Amino acid sequence: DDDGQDDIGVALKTKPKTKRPPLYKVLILNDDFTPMEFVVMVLERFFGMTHAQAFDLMLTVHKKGVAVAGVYSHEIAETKVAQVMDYAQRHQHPLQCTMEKE
Ligand code: NFA
Repeated sequence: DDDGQDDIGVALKTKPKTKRPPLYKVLILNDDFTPMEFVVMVLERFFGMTHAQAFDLMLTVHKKGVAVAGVYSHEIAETKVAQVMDYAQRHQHPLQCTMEKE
């Protein structure tokens, strides 16, 4: 400024905050009753997997208890979960699908 004093300051680093929206994992859970072929069909239909990809993921869920079917924005993940839950219920299978922040 113009008061005759030299300006001495401490440069504080600020972060340019370009906040990316959080992503959500859509999880498929194992159960003892839903037929394997039904799970494979769900993964093909709602997660765009090939039959081989869907079969492999279904087996992972069957053996490990849970697996990630896909990663999406909050809105898309919510839609996937609702679609799978609705489809399973309509076919009277107890298949569970949920989402969690990455
Ligand atoms: N565990 C089921 C069965 O043996 C198959 C299954 C796989 C169910 C993945 C849910 C998820 N029929």
